[in-house]
Amino acid sequence: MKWWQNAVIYQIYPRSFQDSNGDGIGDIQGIISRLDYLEELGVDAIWLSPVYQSPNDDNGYDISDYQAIHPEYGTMEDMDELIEEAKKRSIRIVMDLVVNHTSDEHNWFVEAKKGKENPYRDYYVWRDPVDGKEPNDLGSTFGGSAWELDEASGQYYLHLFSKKQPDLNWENEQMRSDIYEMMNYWLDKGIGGFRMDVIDLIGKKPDEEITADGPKLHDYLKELHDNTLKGRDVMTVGETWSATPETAKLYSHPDRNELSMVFQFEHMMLDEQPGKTKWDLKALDLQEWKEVLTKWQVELKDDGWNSLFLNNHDTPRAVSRFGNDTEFREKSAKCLAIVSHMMKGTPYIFQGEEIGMTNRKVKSIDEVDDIESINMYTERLEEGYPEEELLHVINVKGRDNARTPVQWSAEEQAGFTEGTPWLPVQPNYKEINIENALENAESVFYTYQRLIELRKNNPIMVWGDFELLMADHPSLFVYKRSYEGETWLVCANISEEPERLLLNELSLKSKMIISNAKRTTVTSDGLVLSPYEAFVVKL
Ligand code: TEU
Ligand code: CA
Repeated sequence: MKWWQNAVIYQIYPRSFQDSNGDGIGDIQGIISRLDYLEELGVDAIWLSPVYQSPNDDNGYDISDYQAIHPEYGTMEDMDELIEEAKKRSIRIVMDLVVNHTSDEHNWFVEAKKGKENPYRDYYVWRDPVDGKEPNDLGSTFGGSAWELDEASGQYYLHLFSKKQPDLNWENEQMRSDIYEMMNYWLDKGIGGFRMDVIDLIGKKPDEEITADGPKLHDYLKELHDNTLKGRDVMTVGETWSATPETAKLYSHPDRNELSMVFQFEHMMLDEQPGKTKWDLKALDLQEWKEVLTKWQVELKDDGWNSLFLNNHDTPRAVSRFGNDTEFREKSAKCLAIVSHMMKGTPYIFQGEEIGMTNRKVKSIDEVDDIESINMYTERLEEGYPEEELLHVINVKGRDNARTPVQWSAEEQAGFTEGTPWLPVQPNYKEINIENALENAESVFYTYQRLIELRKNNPIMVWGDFELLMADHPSLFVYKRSYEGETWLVCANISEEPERLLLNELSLKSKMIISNAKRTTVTSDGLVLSPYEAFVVKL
Protein backbone atom coordinates (compact mmCIF):
# COMPACT_ATOMS: atom_id res chain seq x y z
CA MET A 1 0.00 0.00 0.00
CA LYS A 2 1.08 3.56 -0.74
CA TRP A 3 0.67 6.22 1.97
CA TRP A 4 -1.68 8.29 -0.17
CA GLN A 5 -4.13 5.43 -0.60
CA ASN A 6 -5.69 5.86 2.82
CA ALA A 7 -4.79 9.51 3.13
CA VAL A 8 -7.04 12.54 3.30
CA ILE A 9 -5.66 15.71 1.78
CA TYR A 10 -6.46 19.28 2.76
CA GLN A 11 -6.18 22.03 0.18
CA ILE A 12 -4.84 25.39 1.32
CA TYR A 13 -5.35 28.46 -0.82
CA PRO A 14 -2.64 30.43 0.98
CA ARG A 15 -3.91 33.92 0.20
CA SER A 16 -7.05 33.24 2.19
CA PHE A 17 -5.97 30.81 4.88
CA GLN A 18 -4.34 32.80 7.70
CA ASP A 19 -2.53 36.12 7.73
CA SER A 20 0.26 36.46 10.31
CA ASN A 21 1.48 40.02 9.79
CA GLY A 22 -1.59 42.17 9.27
CA ASP A 23 -1.16 42.91 5.56
CA GLY A 24 -4.47 41.20 4.78
CA ILE A 25 -2.85 38.38 2.81
CA GLY A 26 -2.55 34.86 4.14
CA ASP A 27 1.03 33.64 4.44
CA ILE A 28 3.29 30.71 5.32
CA GLN A 29 3.75 31.69 8.96
CA GLY A 30 -0.03 31.84 9.15
CA ILE A 31 -0.22 28.27 7.91
CA ILE A 32 2.40 27.14 10.41
CA SER A 33 0.34 28.69 13.21
CA ARG A 34 -2.63 26.54 12.20
CA LEU A 35 -0.91 23.18 11.78
CA ASP A 36 -2.15 22.00 15.17
CA TYR A 37 -5.68 22.56 13.96
CA LEU A 38 -5.04 20.47 10.85
CA GLU A 39 -3.49 17.78 12.99
CA GLU A 40 -6.64 17.72 15.09
CA LEU A 41 -8.73 17.37 11.95
CA GLY A 42 -6.50 14.43 11.09
CA VAL A 43 -5.35 15.13 7.56
CA ASP A 44 -2.26 13.46 6.11
CA ALA A 45 -1.16 16.05 3.62
CA ILE A 46 -1.68 19.61 2.52
CA TRP A 47 -2.00 20.53 -1.14
CA LEU A 48 -0.64 24.04 -1.10
CA SER A 49 -1.84 26.28 -3.93
CA PRO A 50 1.07 28.32 -5.37
CA VAL A 51 3.26 30.40 -3.06
CA TYR A 52 5.96 31.05 -5.65
CA GLN A 53 7.19 34.37 -6.97
CA SER A 54 4.42 35.75 -9.17
CA PRO A 55 2.96 39.03 -10.43
CA ASN A 56 -0.41 37.58 -9.36
CA ASP A 57 -2.25 38.08 -12.60
CA ASP A 58 -3.97 34.78 -11.78
CA ASN A 59 -3.27 34.70 -8.03
CA GLY A 60 -0.03 32.76 -8.21
CA TYR A 61 -0.90 30.42 -11.10
CA ASP A 62 1.35 32.71 -13.15
CA ILE A 63 4.79 31.90 -11.80
CA SER A 64 7.81 34.10 -12.45
CA ASP A 65 10.29 32.07 -10.39
CA TYR A 66 9.65 28.44 -9.43
CA GLN A 67 12.43 28.42 -6.87
CA ALA A 68 11.53 31.57 -4.98
CA ILE A 69 8.73 32.30 -2.54
CA HIS A 70 6.60 35.37 -3.11
CA PRO A 71 7.57 37.87 -0.38
CA GLU A 72 3.90 38.34 0.48
CA TYR A 73 3.86 34.69 1.57
CA GLY A 74 7.25 34.72 3.29
CA THR A 75 10.72 33.39 2.51
CA MET A 76 12.29 30.10 1.53
CA GLU A 77 13.24 29.69 5.20
CA ASP A 78 9.55 29.95 6.09
CA MET A 79 8.81 27.31 3.47
CA ASP A 80 11.46 24.96 4.88
CA GLU A 81 10.04 25.55 8.34
CA LEU A 82 6.55 24.72 7.10
CA ILE A 83 7.75 21.42 5.62
CA GLU A 84 9.53 20.55 8.84
CA GLU A 85 6.76 21.62 11.22
CA ALA A 86 4.19 19.77 9.15
CA LYS A 87 6.37 16.66 9.17
CA LYS A 88 6.45 16.74 12.99
CA ARG A 89 2.68 16.37 12.84
CA SER A 90 2.84 13.65 10.16
CA ILE A 91 1.53 16.04 7.54
CA ARG A 92 3.18 16.18 4.13
CA ILE A 93 3.27 19.22 1.90
CA VAL A 94 2.16 18.68 -1.68
CA MET A 95 3.25 21.59 -3.86
CA ASP A 96 1.27 22.99 -6.76
CA LEU A 97 3.21 22.51 -9.98
CA VAL A 98 2.21 24.89 -12.76
CA VAL A 99 4.19 23.89 -15.82
CA ASN A 100 1.78 24.26 -18.69
CA HIS A 101 2.68 27.94 -18.64
CA THR A 102 4.77 30.47 -16.75
CA SER A 103 4.25 34.14 -16.06
CA ASP A 104 5.30 36.51 -18.84
CA GLU A 105 7.62 37.92 -16.17
CA HIS A 106 9.50 34.63 -15.83
CA ASN A 107 13.08 35.06 -16.89
CA TRP A 108 12.64 32.47 -19.65
CA PHE A 109 9.92 34.56 -21.27
CA VAL A 110 11.79 37.81 -20.75
CA GLU A 111 14.69 36.21 -22.65
CA ALA A 112 12.43 34.63 -25.24
CA LYS A 113 10.95 37.99 -26.14
CA LYS A 114 14.38 39.32 -27.02
CA GLY A 115 14.14 37.70 -30.43
CA LYS A 116 13.99 34.60 -32.59
CA GLU A 117 17.65 33.79 -32.01
CA ASN A 118 17.42 33.78 -28.24
CA PRO A 119 18.04 30.30 -26.75
CA TYR A 120 14.85 30.60 -24.69
CA ARG A 121 12.69 31.55 -27.66
CA ASP A 122 11.65 27.97 -28.26
CA TYR A 123 10.69 27.42 -24.60
CA TYR A 124 7.38 28.98 -25.64
CA VAL A 125 5.01 28.58 -28.58
CA TRP A 126 5.47 31.21 -31.31
CA ARG A 127 3.73 31.38 -34.69
CA ASP A 128 3.73 33.77 -37.62
CA PRO A 129 0.50 35.63 -38.40
CA VAL A 130 -1.85 34.12 -40.96
CA ASP A 131 -3.31 36.72 -43.34
CA GLY A 132 -2.11 39.38 -40.93
CA LYS A 133 -4.11 37.86 -38.09
CA GLU A 134 -3.99 35.25 -35.31
CA PRO A 135 -2.68 31.88 -36.56
CA ASN A 136 -6.03 30.21 -35.83
CA ASP A 137 -9.20 30.31 -33.74
CA LEU A 138 -7.85 28.80 -30.54
CA GLY A 139 -9.47 30.56 -27.60
CA SER A 140 -8.22 31.27 -24.09
CA THR A 141 -10.05 29.83 -21.06
CA PHE A 142 -10.11 33.35 -19.70
CA GLY A 143 -11.72 34.80 -22.83
CA GLY A 144 -10.62 36.05 -26.24
CA SER A 145 -7.99 34.57 -28.52
CA ALA A 146 -5.27 32.30 -27.17
CA TRP A 147 -2.76 34.15 -29.37
CA GLU A 148 -1.13 37.43 -28.45
CA LEU A 149 0.93 39.48 -30.86
CA ASP A 150 4.47 40.33 -29.85
CA GLU A 151 4.99 43.63 -31.68
CA ALA A 152 8.77 43.45 -31.60
CA SER A 153 9.07 40.21 -33.56
CA GLY A 154 5.75 40.27 -35.37
CA GLN A 155 5.00 36.77 -34.09
CA TYR A 156 2.19 35.55 -31.89
CA TYR A 157 2.70 33.57 -28.69
CA LEU A 158 0.23 31.07 -27.29
CA HIS A 159 -1.55 31.57 -23.96
CA LEU A 160 -4.35 29.14 -23.14
CA PHE A 161 -5.01 31.22 -20.01
CA SER A 162 -4.29 34.94 -19.54
CA LYS A 163 -1.96 36.98 -21.76
CA LYS A 164 0.38 37.02 -18.80
CA GLN A 165 0.51 33.21 -18.79
CA PRO A 166 2.43 32.21 -21.95
CA ASP A 167 2.30 28.49 -22.67
CA LEU A 168 5.49 26.48 -22.38
CA ASN A 169 6.57 24.44 -25.37
CA TRP A 170 6.94 20.87 -24.11
CA GLU A 171 8.48 19.84 -27.40
CA ASN A 172 11.65 21.61 -26.30
CA GLU A 173 13.89 19.10 -24.57
CA GLN A 174 16.01 21.65 -22.75
CA MET A 175 12.88 23.25 -21.30
CA ARG A 176 11.66 19.87 -20.06
CA SER A 177 14.96 19.16 -18.47
CA ASP A 178 14.92 22.54 -16.68
CA ILE A 179 11.47 21.71 -15.33
CA TYR A 180 12.70 18.34 -14.03
CA GLU A 181 15.63 20.00 -12.33
CA MET A 182 13.27 22.44 -10.63
CA MET A 183 11.02 19.58 -9.52
CA ASN A 184 13.98 17.74 -8.05
CA TYR A 185 14.95 20.85 -6.12
CA TRP A 186 11.56 20.67 -4.39
CA LEU A 187 11.52 16.90 -4.01
CA ASP A 188 14.95 17.02 -2.37
CA LYS A 189 13.47 19.29 0.28
CA GLY A 190 11.28 16.38 1.32
CA ILE A 191 7.90 17.50 0.03
CA GLY A 192 5.07 14.98 -0.28
CA GLY A 193 4.55 15.39 -4.01
CA PHE A 194 2.86 17.59 -6.55
CA ARG A 195 -0.59 18.64 -7.68
CA MET A 196 -0.08 19.29 -11.37
CA ASP A 197 -1.99 22.19 -12.81
CA VAL A 198 -3.79 21.54 -16.14
CA ILE A 199 -1.33 18.77 -16.85
CA ASP A 200 -3.60 17.35 -19.58
CA LEU A 201 -2.66 20.34 -21.74
CA ILE A 202 1.12 19.93 -21.92
CA GLY A 203 1.01 17.77 -25.06
CA LYS A 204 -0.88 20.46 -27.00
CA LYS A 205 -0.71 20.71 -30.80
CA PRO A 206 -1.83 24.29 -31.30
CA ASP A 207 -1.67 24.17 -35.10
CA GLU A 208 -4.26 21.42 -35.08
CA GLU A 209 -6.17 23.20 -32.33
CA ILE A 210 -5.54 20.25 -30.03
CA THR A 211 -5.07 21.32 -26.42
CA ALA A 212 -5.96 18.44 -24.06
CA ASP A 213 -4.70 14.88 -24.61
CA GLY A 214 -2.09 15.70 -27.22
CA PRO A 215 -0.27 12.78 -28.85
CA LYS A 216 2.86 13.01 -26.69
CA LEU A 217 1.20 13.79 -23.37
CA HIS A 218 1.84 10.40 -21.84
CA ASP A 219 5.39 10.23 -23.20
CA TYR A 220 6.14 13.47 -21.41
CA LEU A 221 4.60 12.23 -18.18
CA LYS A 222 6.64 9.03 -18.32
CA GLU A 223 9.79 11.00 -18.95
CA LEU A 224 8.89 13.36 -16.13
CA HIS A 225 8.32 10.43 -13.81
CA ASP A 226 11.63 8.80 -14.69
CA ASN A 227 13.54 12.02 -14.15
CA THR A 228 11.91 13.17 -10.95
CA LEU A 229 9.42 10.95 -9.11
CA LYS A 230 10.98 7.55 -9.67
CA GLY A 231 12.09 5.85 -6.48
CA ARG A 232 10.59 8.53 -4.24
CA ASP A 233 7.71 7.96 -1.86
CA VAL A 234 5.58 10.84 -3.09
CA MET A 235 2.13 11.31 -4.55
CA THR A 236 1.04 13.19 -7.63
CA VAL A 237 -2.38 14.32 -8.69
CA GLY A 238 -2.96 15.73 -12.13
CA GLU A 239 -5.60 18.34 -12.75
CA THR A 240 -7.29 16.99 -15.88
CA TRP A 241 -10.56 18.61 -16.92
CA SER A 242 -10.59 16.42 -20.01
CA ALA A 243 -10.19 13.07 -18.25
CA THR A 244 -12.47 10.15 -19.02
CA PRO A 245 -12.22 6.85 -17.17
CA GLU A 246 -10.17 5.55 -20.13
CA THR A 247 -7.61 8.34 -20.02
CA ALA A 248 -7.61 8.38 -16.21
CA LYS A 249 -6.31 4.81 -16.35
CA LEU A 250 -3.50 5.94 -18.63
CA TYR A 251 -2.45 8.54 -16.10
CA SER A 252 -2.90 6.50 -12.96
CA HIS A 253 -2.55 2.79 -13.71
CA PRO A 254 -0.05 1.53 -11.15
CA ASP A 255 2.02 -0.21 -13.84
CA ARG A 256 2.36 2.82 -16.08
CA ASN A 257 4.52 4.99 -13.83
CA GLU A 258 2.95 8.33 -14.59
CA LEU A 259 0.80 9.86 -11.84
CA SER A 260 -0.80 8.58 -8.65
CA MET A 261 -4.23 9.90 -9.56
CA VAL A 262 -6.05 12.65 -11.40
CA PHE A 263 -8.78 15.11 -10.59
CA GLN A 264 -11.58 14.42 -13.04
CA PHE A 265 -14.36 16.99 -13.32
CA GLU A 266 -17.27 15.19 -14.91
CA HIS A 267 -19.40 15.39 -11.77
CA MET A 268 -18.46 19.07 -11.49
CA MET A 269 -19.78 20.03 -14.91
CA LEU A 270 -23.29 18.60 -14.83
CA ASP A 271 -24.83 21.92 -13.88
CA GLU A 272 -23.78 23.51 -17.13
CA GLN A 273 -25.37 23.24 -20.55
CA PRO A 274 -23.50 20.61 -22.57
CA GLY A 275 -21.09 22.05 -25.10
CA LYS A 276 -21.27 25.51 -23.54
CA THR A 277 -19.25 27.09 -20.74
CA LYS A 278 -19.34 26.92 -16.96
CA TRP A 279 -21.34 30.17 -17.03
CA ASP A 280 -24.27 28.66 -18.94
CA LEU A 281 -26.25 27.19 -16.10
CA LYS A 282 -28.52 24.18 -15.99
CA ALA A 283 -30.20 22.57 -12.99
CA LEU A 284 -28.28 19.61 -11.61
CA ASP A 285 -29.99 16.26 -12.05
CA LEU A 286 -29.13 14.00 -9.12
CA GLN A 287 -29.64 10.83 -11.12
CA GLU A 288 -27.09 12.00 -13.62
CA TRP A 289 -24.70 13.00 -10.83
CA LYS A 290 -24.97 9.55 -9.23
CA GLU A 291 -24.51 7.89 -12.60
CA VAL A 292 -21.31 9.81 -13.31
CA LEU A 293 -19.81 9.26 -9.86
CA THR A 294 -20.68 5.58 -10.09
CA LYS A 295 -19.10 5.24 -13.50
CA TRP A 296 -15.81 6.56 -12.10
CA GLN A 297 -16.00 4.29 -9.05
CA VAL A 298 -16.69 1.21 -11.10
CA GLU A 299 -14.48 1.80 -14.12
CA LEU A 300 -11.27 2.74 -12.35
CA LYS A 301 -11.47 -0.18 -9.96
CA ASP A 302 -7.95 -1.62 -9.70
CA ASP A 303 -6.59 -0.04 -12.86
CA GLY A 304 -6.35 3.47 -11.59
CA TRP A 305 -7.06 5.63 -8.58
CA ASN A 306 -9.80 8.18 -7.95
CA SER A 307 -9.60 11.48 -6.19
CA LEU A 308 -12.74 12.50 -4.33
CA PHE A 309 -13.69 16.15 -4.14
CA LEU A 310 -16.70 18.44 -4.37
CA ASN A 311 -14.95 21.80 -4.41
CA ASN A 312 -11.61 23.57 -4.78
CA HIS A 313 -10.30 27.10 -5.28
CA ASP A 314 -11.82 27.28 -8.78
CA THR A 315 -15.33 26.11 -7.99
CA PRO A 316 -18.28 27.12 -5.81
CA ARG A 317 -18.53 25.92 -2.22
CA ALA A 318 -19.84 22.33 -2.06
CA VAL A 319 -22.61 23.07 0.44
CA SER A 320 -23.93 25.96 -1.65
CA ARG A 321 -23.76 24.01 -4.87
CA PHE A 322 -24.82 20.47 -4.02
CA GLY A 323 -26.51 21.02 -0.66
CA ASN A 324 -28.53 23.78 0.93
CA ASP A 325 -26.56 26.59 2.53
CA THR A 326 -29.46 28.13 4.46
CA GLU A 327 -32.03 25.98 6.27
CA PHE A 328 -30.05 22.72 6.04
CA ARG A 329 -26.51 24.07 5.94
CA GLU A 330 -24.91 21.85 8.56
CA LYS A 331 -27.00 18.82 7.80
CA SER A 332 -26.36 18.98 4.07
CA ALA A 333 -22.65 19.72 4.54
CA LYS A 334 -22.34 16.56 6.63
CA CYS A 335 -24.43 14.61 4.16
CA LEU A 336 -22.15 15.55 1.28
CA ALA A 337 -19.08 14.77 3.36
CA ILE A 338 -20.39 11.29 4.12
CA VAL A 339 -21.41 10.56 0.54
CA SER A 340 -18.07 11.66 -0.83
CA HIS A 341 -15.68 10.25 1.81
CA MET A 342 -17.34 6.86 1.76
CA MET A 343 -16.33 6.33 -1.88
CA LYS A 344 -13.15 4.69 -3.08
CA GLY A 345 -10.28 7.07 -3.73
CA THR A 346 -8.35 9.81 -1.97
CA PRO A 347 -10.60 12.50 -0.46
CA TYR A 348 -9.68 16.18 -0.67
CA ILE A 349 -11.06 18.82 1.68
CA PHE A 350 -10.90 22.42 0.55
CA GLN A 351 -10.19 24.90 3.36
CA GLY A 352 -13.39 25.91 5.14
CA GLU A 353 -15.35 22.98 3.71
CA GLU A 354 -14.87 21.20 7.04
CA ILE A 355 -17.06 23.81 8.74
CA GLY A 356 -19.50 24.22 5.86
CA MET A 357 -18.37 27.61 4.57
CA THR A 358 -20.71 29.04 1.94
CA ASN A 359 -20.63 30.90 -1.37
CA ARG A 360 -20.14 34.64 -1.43
CA LYS A 361 -22.71 37.10 -2.82
CA VAL A 362 -21.65 40.19 -4.73
CA LYS A 363 -23.89 43.05 -5.88
CA SER A 364 -21.48 44.69 -8.27
CA ILE A 365 -18.57 43.72 -10.50
CA ASP A 366 -16.40 46.08 -8.43
CA GLU A 367 -16.46 43.52 -5.65
CA VAL A 368 -15.05 40.79 -7.90
CA ASP A 369 -11.36 39.92 -7.90
CA ASP A 370 -11.20 36.78 -10.06
CA ILE A 371 -9.76 37.34 -13.54
CA GLU A 372 -11.94 34.63 -15.07
CA SER A 373 -15.16 36.20 -13.76
CA ILE A 374 -14.12 39.73 -14.72
CA ASN A 375 -13.15 38.77 -18.26
CA MET A 376 -16.38 36.84 -18.77
CA TYR A 377 -18.40 39.79 -17.43
CA THR A 378 -16.68 42.29 -19.72
CA GLU A 379 -17.01 40.07 -22.76
CA ARG A 380 -20.65 39.17 -22.23
CA LEU A 381 -21.71 42.68 -21.29
CA GLU A 382 -20.43 43.76 -24.69
CA GLU A 383 -22.37 40.94 -26.31
CA GLY A 384 -25.52 42.36 -24.74
CA TYR A 385 -26.16 40.06 -21.76
CA PRO A 386 -28.03 41.84 -18.95
CA GLU A 387 -25.77 42.84 -16.07
CA GLU A 388 -28.07 41.22 -13.53
CA GLU A 389 -27.77 37.85 -15.20
CA LEU A 390 -23.99 38.10 -15.30
CA LEU A 391 -23.75 38.94 -11.61
CA HIS A 392 -26.06 36.02 -10.91
CA VAL A 393 -23.82 33.51 -12.68
CA ILE A 394 -20.77 34.97 -10.94
CA ASN A 395 -22.51 34.41 -7.62
CA VAL A 396 -23.33 30.85 -8.61
CA LYS A 397 -20.10 29.80 -10.32
CA GLY A 398 -17.42 32.48 -9.84
CA ARG A 399 -14.09 31.49 -8.35
CA ASP A 400 -14.20 34.11 -5.58
CA ASN A 401 -16.85 31.97 -3.89
CA ALA A 402 -14.14 29.65 -2.64
CA ARG A 403 -11.54 32.33 -2.06
CA THR A 404 -12.95 34.42 0.78
CA PRO A 405 -10.85 34.26 3.96
CA VAL A 406 -11.16 31.23 6.20
CA GLN A 407 -13.48 32.02 9.09
CA TRP A 408 -11.53 31.21 12.22
CA SER A 409 -13.56 32.97 14.89
CA ALA A 410 -16.20 35.61 15.62
CA GLU A 411 -13.49 38.22 16.12
CA GLU A 412 -13.08 41.08 13.70
CA GLN A 413 -12.20 39.89 10.17
CA ALA A 414 -13.02 36.38 11.38
CA GLY A 415 -9.60 36.08 12.98
CA PHE A 416 -8.06 35.87 9.51
CA THR A 417 -6.14 39.14 9.70
CA GLU A 418 -5.54 42.15 11.88
CA GLY A 419 -5.56 44.34 8.79
CA THR A 420 -7.87 44.60 5.81
CA PRO A 421 -8.30 41.28 3.99
CA TRP A 422 -7.49 41.23 0.26
CA LEU A 423 -10.98 39.81 -0.36
CA PRO A 424 -13.70 40.64 2.19
CA VAL A 425 -14.61 38.17 4.90
CA GLN A 426 -18.15 36.86 4.49
CA PRO A 427 -20.81 38.47 6.66
CA ASN A 428 -21.84 35.09 8.10
CA TYR A 429 -18.52 34.59 9.93
CA LYS A 430 -19.99 35.35 13.36
CA GLU A 431 -22.02 32.16 13.12
CA ILE A 432 -19.92 30.05 10.78
CA ASN A 433 -16.39 29.84 12.13
CA ILE A 434 -13.86 27.29 13.27
CA GLU A 435 -13.90 28.30 16.91
CA ASN A 436 -17.64 27.69 17.09
CA ALA A 437 -17.27 24.43 15.22
CA LEU A 438 -14.62 23.14 17.61
CA GLU A 439 -16.78 23.96 20.62
CA ASN A 440 -19.81 22.14 19.27
CA ALA A 441 -19.56 18.35 19.31
CA GLU A 442 -22.31 18.20 16.65
CA SER A 443 -20.56 20.47 14.16
CA VAL A 444 -19.63 19.68 10.58
CA PHE A 445 -16.00 19.63 11.70
CA TYR A 446 -16.48 16.52 13.80
CA THR A 447 -18.16 14.70 10.94
CA TYR A 448 -15.02 15.28 8.86
CA GLN A 449 -12.79 14.30 11.75
CA ARG A 450 -14.73 11.07 12.20
CA LEU A 451 -14.69 10.28 8.47
CA ILE A 452 -10.91 10.69 8.38
CA GLU A 453 -10.48 8.48 11.41
CA LEU A 454 -12.81 5.85 9.94
CA ARG A 455 -10.72 5.73 6.77
CA LYS A 456 -7.60 5.10 8.84
CA ASN A 457 -9.17 2.19 10.70
CA ASN A 458 -11.33 0.51 8.09
CA PRO A 459 -9.69 -0.98 5.02
CA ILE A 460 -13.15 -1.37 3.50
CA MET A 461 -13.28 2.39 2.99
CA VAL A 462 -10.01 2.29 1.10
CA TRP A 463 -10.33 -0.94 -0.86
CA GLY A 464 -13.98 -2.00 -0.88
CA ASP A 465 -15.84 -2.54 -4.14
CA PHE A 466 -18.53 -0.03 -4.96
CA GLU A 467 -22.06 -0.84 -6.02
CA LEU A 468 -24.86 1.66 -6.63
CA LEU A 469 -28.35 0.73 -5.44
CA MET A 470 -31.63 2.41 -6.34
CA ALA A 471 -29.98 4.02 -9.38
CA ASP A 472 -33.25 5.51 -10.62
CA HIS A 473 -34.25 7.19 -7.40
CA PRO A 474 -34.33 10.96 -7.96
CA SER A 475 -33.15 12.00 -4.49
CA LEU A 476 -31.74 9.03 -2.59
CA PHE A 477 -28.08 8.18 -3.07
CA VAL A 478 -27.56 4.64 -1.84
CA TYR A 479 -24.46 2.53 -2.36
CA LYS A 480 -22.66 -0.47 -1.01
CA ARG A 481 -19.00 -0.99 -0.28
CA SER A 482 -17.80 -4.55 0.18
CA TYR A 483 -14.45 -5.98 1.17
CA GLU A 484 -13.35 -9.37 2.47
CA GLY A 485 -16.82 -10.47 3.46
CA GLU A 486 -17.75 -7.16 5.05
CA THR A 487 -20.43 -4.86 3.64
CA TRP A 488 -21.22 -1.24 4.39
CA LEU A 489 -24.29 0.54 3.14
CA VAL A 490 -24.25 4.28 2.57
CA CYS A 491 -27.67 5.95 2.43
CA ALA A 492 -28.29 9.62 1.81
CA ASN A 493 -31.28 11.77 1.03
CA ILE A 494 -29.96 14.59 -1.12
CA SER A 495 -33.12 16.67 -1.08
CA GLU A 496 -35.15 19.08 0.99
CA GLU A 497 -38.04 16.65 1.43
CA PRO A 498 -38.29 13.57 3.65
CA GLU A 499 -37.85 10.36 1.65
CA ARG A 500 -38.92 6.82 2.35
CA LEU A 501 -36.25 4.16 2.09
CA LEU A 502 -37.21 0.53 1.80
CA LEU A 503 -34.26 -1.83 1.61
CA ASN A 504 -34.19 -5.53 2.43
CA GLU A 505 -30.52 -5.36 3.34
CA LEU A 506 -31.20 -3.17 6.37
CA SER A 507 -32.10 -4.74 9.69
CA LEU A 508 -32.06 -4.08 13.40
CA LYS A 509 -28.76 -5.94 13.44
CA SER A 510 -27.09 -3.42 11.14
CA LYS A 511 -24.41 -1.54 13.03
CA MET A 512 -24.44 2.24 12.77
CA ILE A 513 -21.06 3.61 11.64
CA ILE A 514 -21.95 7.27 11.22
CA SER A 515 -25.14 9.32 11.04
CA ASN A 516 -25.79 13.04 10.61
CA ALA A 517 -29.20 12.74 12.28
CA LYS A 518 -28.43 10.89 15.51
CA ARG A 519 -30.01 7.78 14.06
CA THR A 520 -28.95 4.69 15.97
CA THR A 521 -30.90 1.85 14.36
CA VAL A 522 -32.38 0.97 10.98
CA THR A 523 -34.97 -1.54 9.77
CA SER A 524 -35.95 -3.10 6.48
CA ASP A 525 -39.63 -2.26 6.65
CA GLY A 526 -39.36 1.36 5.69
CA LEU A 527 -37.41 4.28 7.12
CA VAL A 528 -38.09 7.91 6.57
CA LEU A 529 -34.93 9.83 5.88
CA SER A 530 -35.21 13.47 6.88
CA PRO A 531 -33.97 16.18 4.46
CA TYR A 532 -30.27 15.64 3.80
CA GLU A 533 -30.09 12.79 6.24
CA ALA A 534 -27.18 10.42 5.65
CA PHE A 535 -25.96 7.36 7.46
CA VAL A 536 -23.63 4.42 7.00
CA VAL A 537 -24.27 1.01 8.47
CA LYS A 538 -22.29 -2.17 8.55
CA LEU A 539 -24.54 -5.07 7.53
O1 TEU B 1 -7.36 25.59 -13.53
C1 TEU B 1 -7.58 25.08 -14.82
C2 TEU B 1 -8.70 25.60 -15.52
O2 TEU B 1 -8.92 25.26 -16.65
C3 TEU B 1 -9.52 26.61 -14.83
O3 TEU B 1 -9.30 27.82 -15.42
C4 TEU B 1 -10.92 26.23 -14.90
O4 TEU B 1 -11.34 26.02 -16.20
C5 TEU B 1 -11.73 27.30 -14.34
O5 TEU B 1 -11.05 27.95 -13.32
C6 TEU B 1 -12.97 26.76 -13.76
O6 TEU B 1 -13.57 27.79 -13.12
C7 TEU B 1 -6.05 25.68 -13.09
C8 TEU B 1 -6.01 26.33 -11.74
O7 TEU B 1 -6.65 25.52 -10.81
C9 TEU B 1 -6.59 27.70 -11.83
O8 TEU B 1 -6.69 28.33 -10.59
C10 TEU B 1 -5.73 28.50 -12.77
O9 TEU B 1 -6.30 29.74 -13.00
C11 TEU B 1 -5.54 27.79 -14.11
O10 TEU B 1 -5.23 26.41 -13.98
C12 TEU B 1 -4.38 28.40 -14.86
O11 TEU B 1 -3.19 28.07 -14.22
CA1 CA C 1 0.43 38.31 5.45
